[in-house]
Parts: sequence; C-alpha cells; structure tokens
Amino acid sequence: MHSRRFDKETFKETVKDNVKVLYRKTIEEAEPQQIFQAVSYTVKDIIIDDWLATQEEYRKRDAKTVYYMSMEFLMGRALGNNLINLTAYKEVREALNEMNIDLNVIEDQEPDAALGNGGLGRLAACFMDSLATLNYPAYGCGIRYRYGMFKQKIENGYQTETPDNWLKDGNPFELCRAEYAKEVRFGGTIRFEKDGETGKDIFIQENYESVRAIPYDMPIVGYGNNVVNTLRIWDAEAITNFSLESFDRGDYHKAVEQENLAKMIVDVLYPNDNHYAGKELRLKQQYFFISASLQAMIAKYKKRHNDIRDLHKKVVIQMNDTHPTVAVPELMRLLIDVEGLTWEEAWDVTSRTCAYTNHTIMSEALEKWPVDLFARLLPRIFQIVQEIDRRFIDEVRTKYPGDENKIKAMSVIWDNQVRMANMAIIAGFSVNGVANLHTEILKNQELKEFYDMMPEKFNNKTNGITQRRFLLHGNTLLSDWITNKIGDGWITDLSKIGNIKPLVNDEQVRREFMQIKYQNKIRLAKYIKDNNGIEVDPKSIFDVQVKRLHEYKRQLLNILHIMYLYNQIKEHPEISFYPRTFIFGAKAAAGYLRAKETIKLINSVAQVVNNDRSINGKLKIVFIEDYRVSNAELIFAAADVSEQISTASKEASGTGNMKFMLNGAPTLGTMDGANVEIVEEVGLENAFIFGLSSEEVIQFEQNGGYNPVEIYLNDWELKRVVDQLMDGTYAEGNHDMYKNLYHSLLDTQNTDRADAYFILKDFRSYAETQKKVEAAYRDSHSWSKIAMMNTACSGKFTSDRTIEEYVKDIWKLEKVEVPTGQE
Ligand code: NBG
Repeated sequence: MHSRRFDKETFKETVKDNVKVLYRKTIEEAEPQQIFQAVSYTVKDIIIDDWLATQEEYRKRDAKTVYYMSMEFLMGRALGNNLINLTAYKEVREALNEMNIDLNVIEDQEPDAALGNGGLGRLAACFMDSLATLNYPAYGCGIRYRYGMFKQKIENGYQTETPDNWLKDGNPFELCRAEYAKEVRFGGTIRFEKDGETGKDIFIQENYESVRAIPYDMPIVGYGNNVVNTLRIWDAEAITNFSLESFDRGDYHKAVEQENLAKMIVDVLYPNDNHYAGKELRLKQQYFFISASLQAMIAKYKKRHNDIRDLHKKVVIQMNDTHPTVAVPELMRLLIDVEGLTWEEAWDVTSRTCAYTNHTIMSEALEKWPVDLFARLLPRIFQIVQEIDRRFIDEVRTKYPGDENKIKAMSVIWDNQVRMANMAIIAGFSVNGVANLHTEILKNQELKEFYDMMPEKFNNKTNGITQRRFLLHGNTLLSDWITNKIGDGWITDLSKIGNIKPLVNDEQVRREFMQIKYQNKIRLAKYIKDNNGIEVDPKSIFDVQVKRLHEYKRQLLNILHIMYLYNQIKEHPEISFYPRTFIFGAKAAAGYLRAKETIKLINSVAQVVNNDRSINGKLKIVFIEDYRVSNAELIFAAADVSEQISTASKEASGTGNMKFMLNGAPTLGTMDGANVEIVEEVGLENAFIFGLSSEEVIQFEQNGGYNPVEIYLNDWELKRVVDQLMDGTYAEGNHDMYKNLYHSLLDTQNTDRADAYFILKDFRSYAETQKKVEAAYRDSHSWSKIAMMNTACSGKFTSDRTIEEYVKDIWKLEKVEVPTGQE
C-alpha cells in the first residue's frame, strides 16, 4: 500500500481504538482473537472507501456484470489475503511488530470461511479474486451457511466430525444489508386466472410457506487496483408479520414452522463432494439463494433501465455446476409472472443470460430430482420446467423424426425425474468443461447427443488458481525470491514466471530454490509436530496427497503402495531406500463408508509404520487433521511430490495439482484432467506419469474385459498387500475392519464392479514410477531442475488466464478502472 493510503501511526492508533471500543480493553490486555477483530475492522475501514468507489464507478459506467452463482465459496481466511491485495501486508506486519504483535499469530485467530467442499468451491473463490484483480464487475452469489465444512478430528484413527461454528466470534469483514431483503416462497398451490383487462394468464401461488432472505456482503479486494467486488451470501429469517390475533386463530403453529424453515435452510453446507444426495432441504437451499439473488439482480437492473427485455445486455449468469440451475425456470418465472413478458420474450432473455459449467462426469454427482418432490416444493417452477421440456422435445422431434433415443437422452423430465444438467444445457448459451480432456469427454461421450445437436454451445475453460493466495501469501520465501530475480510482474501476470526458466541452468540459483523448499519443509514439520505430535525429517522426500477423500481419487492406491514398501523394507533391510514422508490430508463425507475406512486404514498403517524402530525412520506417514485452505497454503509450499493419481477420465480437472506445481512440486500422476495440460507445459521429463489412459479406462468400462482377481492371483507381493486388509495386520487383530475395501477391489459384494477404479490394474505402473521418483530425487542436481521447471512452467494455470477466457468467450465484460476511494 502506498503511503498516501496507509499511515502506520494512524493504523496503530485505530487498532488500539478498536480494541477499546469493541472490548473495553487496552491492547496489552486484549486476547489474540480480539486483536484479530480489531485489526480486521481497521482493514475493513480502508477497504470500505474503495468498495464505495468501485460500486460508484460501475454505476456510472453502467457496466455489464457477471453473477457467479454457486452453492459453494471456499474462501479460507480473509485478513491475510485482503492485506496482500491491498499491497499492505508488509507494512501492517511491521506496524504490528512495533506493537509487539505477530501478524502470523493474529492471522491464525481467523476461522476459515469454509463454505465449500473442495475444488468446486475453491475454484469459485479463486475466480472472485481474479475477477476483482482484472477489473471486472462481478457478484458472487451464495449462501451464508451458519455451519460450513465440518471440522475433522482423528480419534483412534477414525474421522469424527464436529460442527464448524465459524461465525461464533462474528465475521468482521461482512456487512449485513437488511434493506435489500427478499421474500422466497415454497410449496402451496398455483391458482390460474385470466386478467380481465389484458387477457394475460396470471399464476397465483397460495398456501405457501415463505422466508425472508437477508444479504450479507463480503468485500473481494482486487490486487493493487482499488477494485472491491462483492460476494453476496444470503441468510434466512422467518417472516413474522402475523398478528397476535392469529395466535388465537391457531396460526401459532404456522409461525413456528416458518421460523424453523428459515433456520434450517441456511443451517449447514452439505458435506458431499462430487456426490448427489437428493435431499429435499438441499433443493430448498438452491431455490432460496437463486430466487433471492435473481430478485436482487432484476431490482438493481430496473433502477436504471426500463426495458427488461434488454437484461442480457447488462448481466450474465454463470451457473457453477447444476446446483444453481433452478436459476433458469426462476428467471423465466420472474420475467413472465412478475415482469409480464410473454414466454417467447422471457425465453429470449433467459437463454441469452444463462451459462453453465459442468464439473464432473461422475454419474453419482448428477442432480436428478424426483418429480413429486420438485413439483410439491416448487409448484410454479415445475410448470415452467414442463413447458421448457415440452418445447424442447418438439424441437428434437422436428430435427430427428422418429428417434426416441434422442429424447431419452436429452429431455429434462424423464423416468419421473427432473434432470438439472439437461435443463442447463438446453437453456444456457454456453456449456463448458473445466479441462481439455474433460471437455472432450463431455462432447464425445457424456453429452454427445447435445453436442451433436448444438455444438456451438460447447467450449473449454481449463481451471486455474490464484497465485496471490497460493504463492504470494502462502509461500513468502519463494515469492520474494522470484520477485528478486524477475520483478513482481508475475503477481498479476503469471505468464511472466516463465522468465525464471533461463535461470534453471545456474546451479547456485537452483541451490537457493531448494533451500527455500527446505525452509518450507521445516515450517510444515513444525506444524505436523505441533498438531499431530509426529516428528518428521525435513530431509526426507515430502510426498503429498491432499484433497477430498473419494474412491476415484485413489488414496487407497497410495496407501496400498506404502504397505507394499513397508513389506519390502522389512523383508530386505539391506536395500537402499531414500527416506520418505507420506503426507495425507482429506475429509470424507460423513456417510461415505469406504472413504472413512480408507482414513482409518491410513492412520492404522501410520501407527504401525511410524512406531517400527527397525526401519530406521525410512518411512513416515502423516495424516494431517482437518485439511482446509489455511493449512493447505503451508502444505503446498513444502511438498516435493504432488500425488494426482485419480483413475484416468474421472478427475474433471483438479486444481490442487496446479498449486503444487506453482510451488515447485512435480506431478506424480495419471493422464487425467488438467494433469494432461500440466505435462504439456512442463514436459514429460519433469513429471512422473503412469497408469491407464482415459481411453483405456472408458474402453474397459464400456466393453468389460478387466478382471482384478487375475492380477491379484498373479502378483504375490500385491496379493500379500491386499490380504493384509483382512488378516488383522493393521486392525489390531480385527479381520472385518477393512472388509468393504477388500471386497471393493476383488468382487461385487457391495459395489457394481470389482475394482471400479482400476487400482490393482495401475498398481505396478504406479510402483515403478514411484521408483523413478526416488531415483530422480537422489540426483539432487536433476531434481532441483525438475522442481524449478515446475514453478517456471506454471504460468498457464493462473485463474487470471481462466477468467480472461470466460470474459472473452462467454461473459463479454469490459474492464472498469477505479480511482482510489481514499482521500
Ligand atoms: C470438481 C472436480 C475437480 C475440479 C473442480 C473444479 C465437483 C462436482 N467437481 O476435478 O472433481 O477441479 O470440480 O472444477 O466437485
């Protein structure tokens, strides 16, 4: 921050004042949490002026705005990031130092805003950062869950979940904007009338329940450009306009019900990643935030425009997966029933406004709502969905006469279910996948019929991540070093990081690079010691797999391989083995049994291996509790090896892979998702690739021909590892503890296919490639080149690039320059 905007002495005084006003304490008496609040309010004060100036500039320019609709925003902590983007981090650290306050300690007081599960939610958060940094008008729209992603504890090796009460100390950065509250209605019946004067159809919802949606705004600070965008998350309140009389009339019950409905709707984030649970409350959440956001969007538009038929010229709606796709019929409803447009006019606006991003081909993630539930909860919306479907089916019949398979594949309502993805594709003007391979699979397999019928809608937008959080904030040593070598242009233009490529041949430079990695490993080792009580050797290879726990991500492959290494070391103590620390971090959805069994297995293997003195510390296994954005920043900075080992075709993109790469950890992975593009950028010689290709996987899935039992019977070392799941080795003698995992690999006792994720098939190839990793690491010259080349080649994977592509191909926004709001 430039001195004209930031005065150290004023800052210090304000912090002291805030401590006094908020807590009636002096700074010496205040708890760290209280200082965190006081500092945050001081920073918010600085942000507010820019926030006002930004919104004023958008208004003056009447700029087109993207509404990024998402059930999830996995923001992490705000304070450090806001300071970074205000370019005030170092000055604030200094100011606090002068008050004997350590900024790191203060940052650690902030709970993560964990309003998301994994990659999908974190992508939304990175997009918010990039939009603001690139001067684009944007709203993020979501839900202010009272409880975010659960807190994970490991007890006796098992995951336990406790509620994440992230708002308990208050959220200093948010603003409640009660004046923009909106009513959202559920259920009831629809009465139909004809307007006597105009002859138009009128639909009246009766006997409904409703809640009031209250927006809370969080500032999204752009990097060094005075822009402050808004993340608008909605809270729910009961509408209590009943009179005391109504109690006498027996309406008390209804009032309490409304109260409960409001509480329930925003209570908690569903903790499923890549999995659809089909719960009624989830559909309520979706409609709740969509209806409120669209009402607010239209109200804002109408303040300055009088023809709603031009709405698409000023707004564009990006639907982050199918979760927000009820936006399509809700926008139709608002345009027809409230704004009085004809169906054709409303459709014209809606289909030019909505765009859809697909994030997965996993069939269990596809949202399909039972018709009876959908129609009961959203009666008017269901009528509109039926009409969208009816008109679309007419179109299909005209284009493909007699081909009922097309209707089976593409209609919205089928088999008594409402298929949300189909509605999004039919109504949206753009459909994108999140990595090249993923988009190709959508076009050629999953969404083939749609692609054949409307190829012009399909496009790819390879994901990206923000270097401001995952390098500038998370890895200060490396970011200072890079800036020192090539200047700070990379902070807003990551392609410039390529300028360190020529330095890769300088041995001294590489030594510096590895020294930084080593320092970051020491920092992580300390975190592990403090949080897990395990000593790890920062000189060992830090081999890391952190992500949600899911069978397709194959944490099971990783741990089976570790069991195999352990057997080898025990049997041949003489073979040379480079010490390795295997680091895991993963949350399992509370009801996902095999995922939870995998966590227990990892921890049990850790228990045995870490306490076996005979292996001389050659192997260590650490399961980091409560993996989340804030500790992820430490983990990426310290990793030597990035495990990206999903079954090819299953990981739509991955974004953790990019964060590792940026921080100088090569990928050990399959040719899946964005790994393919990472290898394109960094070169095969700087990555460790193994396993079936996506074509091979799809081929097996479609035509059969894979028999894991054959592999099991013919590979005795692998057989031994698999048998160890059942012989009690890692189960304190309990033979049933991992039986679900065991059966999932070998038979169809509780899964559709034996080894559906090709773990046994890829095992040998993985083990061989792990050997290559070890050999490469031993040669520290070549390893430092590999590591540094990963950082140097990561330029493509900034979310700034991704956002520029969305803007150019889909959103068509213009940059708005904002003068500073200070002075
Ligand atoms: C996830 C994919 C990831 C991808 C993120 C962000 C869902 C439904 N999909 O591979 O599994 O990186 O989305 O696009 O959570």
